[in-house]
Amino acid sequence: MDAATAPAAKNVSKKAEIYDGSANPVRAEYYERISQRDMTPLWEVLKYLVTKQPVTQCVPAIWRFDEVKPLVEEAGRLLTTEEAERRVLVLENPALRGQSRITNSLYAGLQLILPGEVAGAHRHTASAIRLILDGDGAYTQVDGEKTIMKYGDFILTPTWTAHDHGNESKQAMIWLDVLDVPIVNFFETAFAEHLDSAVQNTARVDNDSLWRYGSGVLPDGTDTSMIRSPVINYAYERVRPILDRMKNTGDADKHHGHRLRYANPFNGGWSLPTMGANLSLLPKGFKGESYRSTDSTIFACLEGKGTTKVDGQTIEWGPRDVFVVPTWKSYAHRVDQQAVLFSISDRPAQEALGLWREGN
Ligand code: GTQ
Repeated sequence: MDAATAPAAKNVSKKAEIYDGSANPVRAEYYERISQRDMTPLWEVLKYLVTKQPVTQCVPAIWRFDEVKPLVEEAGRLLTTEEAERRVLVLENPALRGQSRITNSLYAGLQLILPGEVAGAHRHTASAIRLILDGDGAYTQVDGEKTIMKYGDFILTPTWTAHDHGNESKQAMIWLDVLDVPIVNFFETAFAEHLDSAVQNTARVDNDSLWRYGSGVLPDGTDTSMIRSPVINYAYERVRPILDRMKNTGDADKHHGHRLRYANPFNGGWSLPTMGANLSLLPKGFKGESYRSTDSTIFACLEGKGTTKVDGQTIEWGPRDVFVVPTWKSYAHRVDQQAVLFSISDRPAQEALGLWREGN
Protein backbone atom coordinates (compact mmCIF):
# COMPACT_ATOMS: atom_id res chain seq x y z
CA MET A 1 0.00 0.00 0.00
CA ASP A 2 1.42 3.39 -0.91
CA ALA A 3 0.90 6.63 0.97
CA ALA A 4 -1.80 7.83 -1.37
CA THR A 5 -4.09 4.88 -0.79
CA ALA A 6 -3.61 4.64 2.98
CA PRO A 7 -6.08 7.34 4.05
CA ALA A 8 -8.70 6.13 1.60
CA ALA A 9 -8.41 2.62 2.96
CA LYS A 10 -8.89 4.02 6.44
CA ASN A 11 -12.11 5.66 5.32
CA VAL A 12 -13.58 2.47 3.99
CA SER A 13 -14.62 1.08 7.35
CA LYS A 14 -16.01 4.48 8.33
CA LYS A 15 -18.07 4.61 5.17
CA ALA A 16 -19.29 1.07 5.65
CA GLU A 17 -20.56 2.17 9.05
CA ILE A 18 -22.21 5.30 7.67
CA TYR A 19 -23.88 3.23 4.99
CA ASP A 20 -24.94 0.62 7.54
CA GLY A 21 -22.99 -2.24 6.05
CA SER A 22 -24.32 -4.68 8.63
CA ALA A 23 -27.82 -4.23 7.19
CA ASN A 24 -26.64 -4.91 3.68
CA PRO A 25 -23.28 -6.66 3.50
CA VAL A 26 -23.43 -7.07 -0.30
CA ARG A 27 -23.67 -3.29 -0.80
CA ALA A 28 -21.12 -2.63 1.93
CA GLU A 29 -18.61 -4.84 0.18
CA TYR A 30 -19.37 -3.08 -3.12
CA TYR A 31 -18.93 0.35 -1.44
CA GLU A 32 -15.54 -0.78 -0.22
CA ARG A 33 -14.42 -1.74 -3.70
CA ILE A 34 -15.62 1.49 -5.35
CA SER A 35 -14.05 3.46 -2.51
CA GLN A 36 -10.68 2.02 -3.46
CA ARG A 37 -11.14 3.81 -6.80
CA ASP A 38 -12.12 7.07 -5.01
CA MET A 39 -15.80 6.78 -5.78
CA THR A 40 -18.85 6.90 -3.56
CA PRO A 41 -22.52 6.03 -4.18
CA LEU A 42 -24.59 9.15 -4.77
CA TRP A 43 -27.77 7.46 -3.51
CA GLU A 44 -26.30 7.35 -0.01
CA VAL A 45 -25.40 11.07 0.08
CA LEU A 46 -27.86 12.79 -2.27
CA LYS A 47 -30.16 13.98 0.52
CA TYR A 48 -27.24 15.77 2.19
CA LEU A 49 -26.05 17.34 -1.07
CA VAL A 50 -29.34 18.58 -2.48
CA THR A 51 -31.59 19.72 0.36
CA LYS A 52 -35.19 20.93 0.12
CA GLN A 53 -34.34 24.07 2.11
CA PRO A 54 -31.09 25.83 3.00
CA VAL A 55 -29.22 23.94 5.71
CA THR A 56 -26.87 25.89 7.94
CA GLN A 57 -24.75 25.32 11.00
CA CYS A 58 -24.72 29.07 11.63
CA VAL A 59 -26.83 30.18 14.61
CA PRO A 60 -28.26 33.55 15.65
CA ALA A 61 -25.77 35.35 17.90
CA ILE A 62 -25.02 38.78 19.35
CA TRP A 63 -21.85 40.55 20.49
CA ARG A 64 -22.88 43.30 22.93
CA PHE A 65 -20.51 46.22 22.58
CA ASP A 66 -20.46 47.06 26.29
CA GLU A 67 -19.33 43.50 27.04
CA VAL A 68 -16.74 43.11 24.32
CA LYS A 69 -15.24 46.63 24.26
CA PRO A 70 -13.11 46.07 27.40
CA LEU A 71 -11.79 42.82 25.91
CA VAL A 72 -10.88 44.56 22.66
CA GLU A 73 -9.16 47.32 24.68
CA GLU A 74 -7.25 44.70 26.65
CA ALA A 75 -5.66 43.51 23.38
CA GLY A 76 -4.25 47.04 23.12
CA ARG A 77 -2.23 46.41 26.27
CA LEU A 78 -1.14 42.91 25.25
CA LEU A 79 0.40 43.60 21.84
CA THR A 80 1.26 46.33 19.38
CA THR A 81 -0.12 46.73 15.86
CA GLU A 82 3.36 45.84 14.55
CA GLU A 83 3.20 42.51 16.35
CA ALA A 84 -0.38 41.87 15.37
CA GLU A 85 -0.32 43.41 11.84
CA ARG A 86 -4.03 44.02 12.49
CA ARG A 87 -5.21 44.04 16.12
CA VAL A 88 -8.56 42.35 15.72
CA LEU A 89 -10.80 40.10 17.76
CA VAL A 90 -12.54 37.83 15.28
CA LEU A 91 -16.29 37.39 15.82
CA GLU A 92 -16.87 33.67 15.46
CA ASN A 93 -20.33 32.28 15.06
CA PRO A 94 -20.82 30.09 18.19
CA ALA A 95 -21.61 27.09 15.97
CA LEU A 96 -18.59 27.69 13.71
CA ARG A 97 -15.86 28.12 16.33
CA GLY A 98 -12.33 27.78 15.04
CA GLN A 99 -13.28 28.75 11.49
CA SER A 100 -12.87 32.55 11.77
CA ARG A 101 -16.30 33.23 10.37
CA ILE A 102 -19.48 34.88 11.57
CA THR A 103 -21.57 33.28 8.83
CA ASN A 104 -20.65 30.48 6.46
CA SER A 105 -19.47 33.00 3.87
CA LEU A 106 -18.29 36.04 5.83
CA TYR A 107 -15.55 36.93 8.29
CA ALA A 108 -16.11 39.68 10.88
CA GLY A 109 -13.91 41.23 13.54
CA LEU A 110 -13.53 44.21 15.85
CA GLN A 111 -10.34 46.14 15.13
CA LEU A 112 -8.60 48.43 17.61
CA ILE A 113 -6.10 51.14 16.74
CA LEU A 114 -4.58 53.27 19.49
CA PRO A 115 -3.40 56.89 19.27
CA GLY A 116 -0.03 57.10 17.50
CA GLU A 117 -0.28 53.66 15.93
CA VAL A 118 0.03 52.61 12.31
CA ALA A 119 -1.30 49.38 10.76
CA GLY A 120 0.99 48.98 7.76
CA ALA A 121 0.05 48.92 4.09
CA HIS A 122 -0.88 45.65 2.46
CA ARG A 123 -3.33 44.31 -0.07
CA HIS A 124 -5.17 41.07 -0.61
CA THR A 125 -7.77 39.52 -2.87
CA ALA A 126 -10.34 39.50 -0.07
CA SER A 127 -12.52 42.61 -0.04
CA ALA A 128 -13.19 44.37 3.25
CA ILE A 129 -15.67 46.84 4.63
CA ARG A 130 -15.39 48.81 7.85
CA LEU A 131 -18.20 50.23 9.95
CA ILE A 132 -16.94 52.72 12.49
CA LEU A 133 -18.31 51.97 15.95
CA ASP A 134 -16.24 53.82 18.53
CA GLY A 135 -13.85 56.76 18.64
CA ASP A 136 -13.35 59.52 16.17
CA GLY A 137 -10.51 60.64 13.98
CA ALA A 138 -8.30 57.70 13.02
CA TYR A 139 -7.70 57.39 9.28
CA THR A 140 -7.59 54.70 6.67
CA GLN A 141 -5.92 55.01 3.28
CA VAL A 142 -7.23 53.05 0.32
CA ASP A 143 -5.48 53.10 -3.05
CA GLY A 144 -3.98 56.54 -2.61
CA GLU A 145 -6.91 58.17 -0.82
CA LYS A 146 -6.92 59.10 2.85
CA THR A 147 -10.13 59.34 4.81
CA ILE A 148 -10.70 60.27 8.42
CA MET A 149 -13.08 57.77 9.98
CA LYS A 150 -16.06 58.86 12.05
CA TYR A 151 -18.92 57.11 13.81
CA GLY A 152 -21.21 55.25 11.41
CA ASP A 153 -18.98 55.70 8.35
CA PHE A 154 -19.14 52.80 5.89
CA ILE A 155 -15.75 52.28 4.28
CA LEU A 156 -14.73 50.05 1.39
CA THR A 157 -11.46 48.27 0.79
CA PRO A 158 -12.25 46.52 -2.51
CA THR A 159 -10.29 43.53 -3.73
CA TRP A 160 -6.54 44.10 -4.19
CA THR A 161 -6.64 47.77 -3.10
CA ALA A 162 -3.67 48.82 -0.98
CA HIS A 163 -4.70 49.87 2.52
CA ASP A 164 -3.14 51.08 5.75
CA HIS A 165 -4.66 52.54 8.88
CA GLY A 166 -3.31 55.06 11.37
CA ASN A 167 -4.48 56.98 14.38
CA GLU A 168 -3.27 60.58 14.72
CA SER A 169 -6.14 61.42 17.06
CA LYS A 170 -6.09 61.29 20.84
CA GLN A 171 -8.67 58.53 21.13
CA ALA A 172 -8.61 54.79 20.62
CA MET A 173 -10.78 53.71 17.72
CA ILE A 174 -12.76 50.50 17.24
CA TRP A 175 -14.52 49.44 14.09
CA LEU A 176 -16.26 46.42 12.65
CA ASP A 177 -14.39 44.68 9.83
CA VAL A 178 -16.31 42.40 7.49
CA LEU A 179 -14.37 40.50 4.83
CA ASP A 180 -15.33 37.96 2.17
CA VAL A 181 -12.39 35.76 3.23
CA PRO A 182 -14.44 32.52 3.42
CA ILE A 183 -15.68 33.11 -0.15
CA VAL A 184 -12.18 33.84 -1.46
CA ASN A 185 -10.86 30.77 0.34
CA PHE A 186 -13.74 28.60 -0.88
CA PHE A 187 -12.59 29.40 -4.41
CA GLU A 188 -8.96 29.04 -3.28
CA THR A 189 -8.09 32.38 -4.81
CA ALA A 190 -6.29 34.11 -1.93
CA PHE A 191 -3.27 36.30 -2.69
CA ALA A 192 -1.74 38.92 -0.37
CA GLU A 193 1.31 41.13 -0.23
CA HIS A 194 2.90 43.85 1.89
CA LEU A 195 3.69 47.20 0.34
CA ASP A 196 7.23 48.56 0.49
CA SER A 197 6.36 51.39 2.83
CA ALA A 198 4.09 51.02 5.86
CA VAL A 199 2.22 54.24 5.07
CA GLN A 200 1.26 54.69 1.42
CA ASN A 201 1.53 58.05 -0.29
CA THR A 202 -1.81 59.64 -0.89
CA ALA A 203 -1.85 61.64 -4.08
CA ARG A 204 -5.46 62.77 -3.84
CA VAL A 205 -7.17 65.06 -1.33
CA ASP A 206 -8.92 63.40 1.59
CA ASN A 207 -12.30 61.85 0.73
CA ASP A 208 -11.66 62.48 -2.95
CA SER A 209 -13.78 59.59 -4.20
CA LEU A 210 -17.00 60.64 -2.43
CA TRP A 211 -16.72 64.16 -3.80
CA ARG A 212 -15.65 63.05 -7.25
CA TYR A 213 -18.09 60.20 -7.82
CA GLY A 214 -20.84 60.68 -5.24
CA SER A 215 -22.18 64.06 -6.31
CA GLY A 216 -24.29 63.21 -9.38
CA VAL A 217 -21.53 64.18 -11.81
CA LEU A 218 -18.66 62.24 -13.32
CA PRO A 219 -15.41 63.63 -14.67
CA ASP A 220 -15.17 63.22 -18.45
CA GLY A 221 -13.47 60.00 -19.39
CA THR A 222 -14.32 58.15 -16.16
CA ASP A 223 -14.27 54.39 -16.67
CA THR A 224 -17.68 53.44 -15.28
CA SER A 225 -17.42 49.74 -16.00
CA MET A 226 -16.07 48.83 -12.55
CA ILE A 227 -18.02 46.10 -10.79
CA ARG A 228 -17.38 47.75 -7.44
CA SER A 229 -18.05 51.24 -6.18
CA PRO A 230 -15.35 53.91 -6.61
CA VAL A 231 -16.44 55.52 -3.31
CA ILE A 232 -14.14 54.74 -0.39
CA ASN A 233 -16.03 56.34 2.48
CA TYR A 234 -19.82 56.61 2.53
CA ALA A 235 -19.70 59.17 5.34
CA TYR A 236 -22.49 58.76 7.90
CA GLU A 237 -22.98 62.53 8.00
CA ARG A 238 -23.87 62.44 4.28
CA VAL A 239 -25.96 59.25 4.38
CA ARG A 240 -27.85 59.56 7.68
CA PRO A 241 -29.97 62.62 6.65
CA ILE A 242 -31.29 60.63 3.67
CA LEU A 243 -33.04 58.28 6.12
CA ASP A 244 -34.90 61.26 7.58
CA ARG A 245 -35.89 62.39 4.11
CA MET A 246 -37.24 58.89 3.39
CA LYS A 247 -39.12 58.86 6.70
CA ASN A 248 -40.62 62.27 6.07
CA THR A 249 -41.86 61.51 2.57
CA GLY A 250 -42.64 57.82 2.34
CA ASP A 251 -43.94 54.72 4.06
CA ALA A 252 -41.71 52.32 5.93
CA ASP A 253 -41.23 48.93 4.30
CA LYS A 254 -43.15 46.38 6.38
CA HIS A 255 -40.03 44.26 6.90
CA HIS A 256 -37.11 46.64 6.75
CA GLY A 257 -38.40 50.08 7.71
CA HIS A 258 -36.99 53.04 5.76
CA ARG A 259 -34.02 51.33 4.19
CA LEU A 260 -31.37 52.46 1.75
CA ARG A 261 -28.72 50.54 -0.08
CA TYR A 262 -25.07 51.55 -0.35
CA ALA A 263 -24.78 51.73 -4.14
CA ASN A 264 -22.14 51.83 -6.82
CA PRO A 265 -22.82 55.30 -8.33
CA PHE A 266 -21.67 54.11 -11.76
CA ASN A 267 -24.42 51.55 -12.25
CA GLY A 268 -26.73 51.56 -9.22
CA GLY A 269 -25.52 48.08 -8.25
CA TRP A 270 -24.09 46.96 -4.94
CA SER A 271 -20.99 48.67 -3.59
CA LEU A 272 -18.97 45.43 -3.83
CA PRO A 273 -19.59 42.31 -5.92
CA THR A 274 -19.39 39.96 -2.93
CA MET A 275 -20.88 41.98 -0.06
CA GLY A 276 -23.92 44.24 -0.02
CA ALA A 277 -24.86 46.68 2.74
CA ASN A 278 -27.97 48.58 3.79
CA LEU A 279 -28.88 51.20 6.34
CA SER A 280 -32.32 51.21 7.85
CA LEU A 281 -34.32 53.58 10.01
CA LEU A 282 -36.90 51.76 12.10
CA PRO A 283 -39.43 54.41 13.08
CA LYS A 284 -40.81 54.78 16.59
CA GLY A 285 -43.19 51.89 17.38
CA PHE A 286 -42.11 49.86 14.29
CA LYS A 287 -43.33 46.26 14.37
CA GLY A 288 -41.69 44.53 11.43
CA GLU A 289 -43.41 41.63 9.72
CA SER A 290 -41.48 38.42 9.48
CA TYR A 291 -38.97 38.09 6.65
CA ARG A 292 -36.35 35.67 5.49
CA SER A 293 -33.78 35.50 2.74
CA THR A 294 -30.98 33.18 1.73
CA ASP A 295 -28.24 35.65 2.67
CA SER A 296 -27.20 35.18 6.31
CA THR A 297 -27.05 38.78 7.52
CA ILE A 298 -24.83 40.69 9.94
CA PHE A 299 -26.54 43.63 11.66
CA ALA A 300 -24.97 46.46 13.65
CA CYS A 301 -27.02 48.98 15.60
CA LEU A 302 -25.94 52.60 15.10
CA GLU A 303 -28.75 54.35 16.99
CA GLY A 304 -31.47 53.41 19.46
CA LYS A 305 -32.35 49.94 20.59
CA GLY A 306 -34.80 47.19 19.76
CA THR A 307 -35.39 43.48 19.42
CA THR A 308 -35.16 40.99 16.59
CA LYS A 309 -37.11 37.78 16.89
CA VAL A 310 -35.39 35.01 14.99
CA ASP A 311 -36.06 31.30 15.05
CA GLY A 312 -38.14 31.53 18.24
CA GLN A 313 -35.44 33.51 20.05
CA THR A 314 -35.47 37.22 20.85
CA ILE A 315 -32.24 39.17 20.41
CA GLU A 316 -32.15 42.46 22.32
CA TRP A 317 -29.79 44.97 20.75
CA GLY A 318 -28.56 48.47 21.47
CA PRO A 319 -25.97 50.93 20.15
CA ARG A 320 -22.81 49.38 18.62
CA ASP A 321 -24.03 45.80 19.16
CA VAL A 322 -23.37 43.35 16.32
CA PHE A 323 -25.69 40.42 15.70
CA VAL A 324 -26.24 37.81 13.04
CA VAL A 325 -29.27 36.11 11.47
CA PRO A 326 -28.59 32.85 9.59
CA THR A 327 -29.84 32.01 6.10
CA TRP A 328 -33.54 31.37 5.63
CA LYS A 329 -34.48 31.90 9.30
CA SER A 330 -37.55 34.13 9.61
CA TYR A 331 -36.90 37.27 11.59
CA ALA A 332 -38.80 40.39 12.63
CA HIS A 333 -37.51 43.67 14.08
CA ARG A 334 -39.35 45.69 16.72
CA VAL A 335 -38.58 49.01 18.32
CA ASP A 336 -40.30 51.31 20.79
CA GLN A 337 -38.21 54.36 19.95
CA GLN A 338 -36.59 55.11 16.60
CA ALA A 339 -33.49 53.07 15.78
CA VAL A 340 -30.94 52.83 12.97
CA LEU A 341 -29.61 49.44 11.85
CA PHE A 342 -26.75 48.75 9.47
CA SER A 343 -26.69 45.37 7.74
CA ILE A 344 -24.38 43.48 5.42
CA SER A 345 -24.46 40.12 3.67
CA ASP A 346 -23.22 38.15 0.68
CA ARG A 347 -26.41 38.95 -1.28
CA PRO A 348 -24.59 40.43 -4.34
CA ALA A 349 -22.60 37.23 -4.76
CA GLN A 350 -25.74 35.10 -4.46
CA GLU A 351 -27.59 37.32 -6.94
CA ALA A 352 -24.74 37.15 -9.43
CA LEU A 353 -25.00 33.36 -9.30
CA GLY A 354 -28.81 33.36 -9.56
CA LEU A 355 -29.20 31.85 -6.09
CA TRP A 356 -30.70 34.59 -3.93
CA ARG A 357 -34.27 34.13 -2.66
CA GLU A 358 -36.47 35.88 -0.13
CA GLY A 359 -39.74 35.00 1.58
CA ASN A 360 -41.70 35.31 4.80
O1 GTQ B 1 -7.64 45.97 8.22
O2 GTQ B 1 -6.52 45.14 6.58
O3 GTQ B 1 -10.08 42.20 10.27
O4 GTQ B 1 -6.30 42.58 6.38
C1 GTQ B 1 -8.66 41.14 8.72
C2 GTQ B 1 -7.70 41.25 7.73
C3 GTQ B 1 -8.68 43.52 8.92
C4 GTQ B 1 -7.27 45.00 7.56
C5 GTQ B 1 -9.14 42.28 9.29
C6 GTQ B 1 -7.23 42.49 7.34
C7 GTQ B 1 -7.74 43.64 7.94
